[in-house]
Amino acid sequence: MSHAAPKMPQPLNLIGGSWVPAKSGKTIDVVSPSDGETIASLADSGPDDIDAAVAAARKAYEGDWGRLTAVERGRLLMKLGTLITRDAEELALIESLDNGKPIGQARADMVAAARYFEFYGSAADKVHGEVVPFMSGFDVKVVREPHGVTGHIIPWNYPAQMFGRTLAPALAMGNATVIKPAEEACLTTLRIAALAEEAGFPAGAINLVTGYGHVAGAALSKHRGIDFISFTGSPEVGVMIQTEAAKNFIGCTLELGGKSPQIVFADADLDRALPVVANAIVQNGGQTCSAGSRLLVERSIWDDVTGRLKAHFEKLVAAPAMENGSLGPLISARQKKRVETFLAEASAPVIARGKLADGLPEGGFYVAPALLGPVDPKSALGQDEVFGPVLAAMPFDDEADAIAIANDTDYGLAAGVWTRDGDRQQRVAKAMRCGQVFINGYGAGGGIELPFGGVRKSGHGREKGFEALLEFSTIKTIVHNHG
Ligand code: TXE
Repeated sequence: MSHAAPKMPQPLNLIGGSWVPAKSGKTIDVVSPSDGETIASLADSGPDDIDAAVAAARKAYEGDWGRLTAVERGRLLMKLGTLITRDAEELALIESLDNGKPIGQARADMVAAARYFEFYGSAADKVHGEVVPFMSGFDVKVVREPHGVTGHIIPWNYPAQMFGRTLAPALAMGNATVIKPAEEACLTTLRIAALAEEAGFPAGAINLVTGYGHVAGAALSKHRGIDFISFTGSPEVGVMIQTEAAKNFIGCTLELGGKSPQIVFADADLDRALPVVANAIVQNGGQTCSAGSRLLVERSIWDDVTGRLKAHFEKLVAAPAMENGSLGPLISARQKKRVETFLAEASAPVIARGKLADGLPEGGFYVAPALLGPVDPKSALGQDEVFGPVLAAMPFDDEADAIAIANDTDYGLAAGVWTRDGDRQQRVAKAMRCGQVFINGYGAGGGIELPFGGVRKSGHGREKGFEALLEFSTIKTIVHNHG
C-alpha cells in the first residue's frame, strides 16, 4: 500500500503563540528508524529558548489562559481531540515514519491521543472542592487550584500519546505548560501543538521546545520558573529530575518504565493467555514502559507454554513501519545495540527468535523478537529493562514462589495474572508491588480512564484517569471567620 508523503513540521519551537527557530539557529536531524534516512529536522534549543517558553507560559497563566473557566478550557481540549481525529491518518503516517512503529499501531495511537483530550476536556469542569465542618462561626472551603506553570519531558516511544497523556490533564486543570519532547521522535507533537492553535488555545498555554535532553531538558528541569514537573523516561534521568525538583521545592511525577511480570498458572486458559502474553512484549517493539517483559510459568506447564510460544515467536516478522509487520525497527542504533548486548550477554537458552523481513533497508534498526528461558530471575535479563522485543521466561513452583519472583525487582509498574481460580486472582493481585494489575489480560499501555504509574524504580505519581487531574493541581484551604 502506498501512502502520500505527509507534510513534515519545520524545525521551530512554539513559544507564546509564535513558531520560532532555536536562538542558536542550530537544528537536529531526525532519521527514520525504518531506513536511517533523514526525514525532518528539529530546533536544537538551549536554556535561552527554555527561558522564553517559561516566560510565555507565565504570561499566559496570569493572562488570557488563566482567565478561562473550566468549561471553556474543557471545550478547547475537546476541540483539539476532534482535530486530532480529523488529521489522524496523516499524524499516524508521521508517527510511523518518525518512530518506526507499524502503521496499524500508529493509527491506534492517534485514537488514544485524541481520547486524552476528550477525556480530560470533559473532566475539566468536574473537579470539585469540599466544604469542611469546622468551629462555630467559620466556613471552610478546600479548593483545587492549578500549580501554575508545569514542565513536561516525554520520551520517543509514543510521542503523540505521551503529549496527550501529560498535557491534557495539566491543561484541564488550568496550568500553562512547557513541553520538551524527545529528540529521537517528536514530529507529531509539533503537529498537534499546531492543531491546538487551530482549536483556539490562547498563546502561551502550550509551549513546545525541542532539543537534546541534557541541554534543553536539563534547562527545563532546573528552571526556577516552573511550579511542577512531569517526566517520563529512564530512571537515570528520573533521579536528576527529582533532584532538581527538590532544589526547586516543587513536586514531580516520574514514570520510569518497568520489568513487569506476566504470571501464568497451570489452570490458566492458555488459548486466551498466550497471544496476549506475546503481544505484551512485541507491541511497539517492546519499547513500552509497561511491556510484559518477564513471563512466569508454573513449572508443570513449562514445556506446553514455551512450546506454544516458540511456534508463535517464530512467525513474528520485524519489518519497515509502512509494511505493518508484527513489529517495526527499534528507535535508534543506540537502542538496537542495547538490546543486542542484553541478548549477547544472556546466559539463558534462546527458545525462539522471530524473523527479519526480506530485503530490509540497510540503515534500519531491526531486531528479531526473542524468547529466552529458563532465565535466572537474578540475572540482568531477569532484572533490567531491555526496552526491546525480548521476553524472559522463568518457571515457578507455587503461588508463593510466583509472588516472590514477581516482586523481586527494583521496578513496580504493572503485572498480569492468568488463572481461573477467583480467590487466587485476588490474592496475587493484592500481593503485587506495582501500580496496575491485569487479571486474565494484559493491557500494555492500559486505558486512558485507568490510573497508571509505578512504585520504587518505576517512579511515583499517577497519570491517566481522574488521578492525573489531582497530580496537576494543589489544594488550598480557605478559612472564613464570619464571627
Ligand atoms: O531515555 P531518557 P532514553 C528507558 C528504557 C530505555 C532507557 C533509555 O529502558 O532503554 O530508558 O532511553 C530527556 N535532563 N525508558 O535514553 O534519556 C530526553 O531528551 C532532562 C523508559 O531515551 O530518559 C527525552 O525527552 N531531560 C521510558 C526524555 O528525557 C533529559 C521511555 C527520555 O530520555 C535529560 C523512554 C536530562 N539530563 C526510555 N536527558 C518509559 N518510562 O516508558 C534526557 N532527557
